[in-house]
Amino acid sequence: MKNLVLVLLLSVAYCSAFPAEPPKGNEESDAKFAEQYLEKYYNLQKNVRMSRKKGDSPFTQKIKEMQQFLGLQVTGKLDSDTMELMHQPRCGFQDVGEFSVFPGNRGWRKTEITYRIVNYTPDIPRAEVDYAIQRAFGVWSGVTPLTFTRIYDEVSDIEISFAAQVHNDFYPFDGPHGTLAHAFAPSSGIGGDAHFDEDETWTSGSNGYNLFLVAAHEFGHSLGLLHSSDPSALMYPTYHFTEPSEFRLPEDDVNGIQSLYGARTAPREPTEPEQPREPSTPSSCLPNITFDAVTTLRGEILFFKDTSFWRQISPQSVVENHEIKTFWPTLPNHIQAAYEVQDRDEVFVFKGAKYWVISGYEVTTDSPKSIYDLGFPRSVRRIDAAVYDEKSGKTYLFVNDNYWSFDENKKSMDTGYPKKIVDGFPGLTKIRAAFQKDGLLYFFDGHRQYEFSTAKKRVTRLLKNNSWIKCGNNKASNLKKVLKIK
Ligand code: TQI
Ligand code: CA
Ligand code: ZN
Ligand code: ZN
Repeated sequence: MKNLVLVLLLSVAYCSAFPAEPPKGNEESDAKFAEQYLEKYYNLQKNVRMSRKKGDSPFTQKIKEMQQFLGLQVTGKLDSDTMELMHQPRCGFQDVGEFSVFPGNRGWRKTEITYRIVNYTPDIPRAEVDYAIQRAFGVWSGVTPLTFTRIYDEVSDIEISFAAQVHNDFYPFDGPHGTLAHAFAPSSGIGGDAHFDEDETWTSGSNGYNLFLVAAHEFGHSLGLLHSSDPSALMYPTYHFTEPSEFRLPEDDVNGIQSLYGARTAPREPTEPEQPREPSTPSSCLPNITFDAVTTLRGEILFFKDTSFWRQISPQSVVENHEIKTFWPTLPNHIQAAYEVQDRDEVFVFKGAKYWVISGYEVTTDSPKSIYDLGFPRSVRRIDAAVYDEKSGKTYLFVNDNYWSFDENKKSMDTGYPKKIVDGFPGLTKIRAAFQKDGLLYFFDGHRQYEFSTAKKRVTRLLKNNSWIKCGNNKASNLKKVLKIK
């Protein structure tokens, strides 16, 4: 294990001793205490007499901000909830080993939560930001009934943005280090939103701050958790690097989040309504099938062969077979490679030196295009297989025993290619078809299917070619197909 490479103490303010507490309960001392508190934690400026905003004094304004941030009722007054919170130790080391939740806030009152990535950091490719955010939500959805759905063109529950210094709230960021990010307790409006300090160096690895780890922590706040005093917890207020692929949500955080939302109920794999168990429990079929090309399309998997394709809509549903021409009259038969770029909602289909783009469900009018526009040398006459890797934002295109890497963000071929397939994908030599699912790559060499982890850089499972294809009990139509193909 490569984790715990560095341990950084952050956000010292939250853990440093607070000036001697005045006796509670007296209005005068409450105000004095609150003033010191807000100066320390909420940037209340000293000796600000005049407010630029009408009505509220900066002091009242600050109280309101703090109440909003902590999910308290926004009264602008030093009410008992607010005073109680201010008197709470910022780093509750004394009450041993426990998570804590925003006082008075019971979290989101629904389980289907939406998020939106409002803008991106230039530090890492967009696809890596998307992936880090998706995985950070996965940390919490894995142990609760919560689901997180990304939306694009509407305001979501958890709005995610990158900004430096002064931005659209009362918590300006502070340049490199110090505060890395912040998130608001569940509520409407700014509630739940997570802001990341653009002056930090965000990474997918161990240099700078790992976006996945910080986002996972922030989303804990977005869901209603405060800091934990358990040093092994994700919600403990220090940053330490852990290899994201090896990250498991520590027990204290599991207890914390489940105290708000309960445990995850049934395994959640099927997102669509339950399939009737009777009369057809799908079983795999087409035992000796090989494919020309395989790709995902909006969560479905399409397996192309000759003039038709099999469409596996979900792991439980019964496979459908369609003629290519009835779905997409302008696509050729006998295609050779295909891949999907999920974040752009596009599928690329290759035959010979040409490729077609399916955007949504339609073939674009400027298709077909030439593969030489993608940067292939003239010696390449066709592509055997192609797969887009969401994690790296790269598409791998396989030709004989070589492969190329195409950067989908820069829309250009990476330098240093072609490389040998065996070097980039140990265990594989020739690839006939490929697709990506849930962060893993699946390769078909004509005999077998290989599950490949790019994180581990090795084949992780050997599968039959037909492992994804499910037939109903009424297999007549599929059997006919098998016979036709042979
Ligand atoms: N930002 C603080 C944080 O998210 C903001 C904060 C402090 C806060 N106290 C709070 C938010 C109480 C809600 C409730 O913790 S930070 C870490 C960690 C920060 C710190 O920039 O200091 C992480 C952000 F845990 F490493 F210290 C992310 Cl992971
Ligand atoms: Ca900072
Ligand atoms: Zn902010
Ligand atoms: Zn925190």
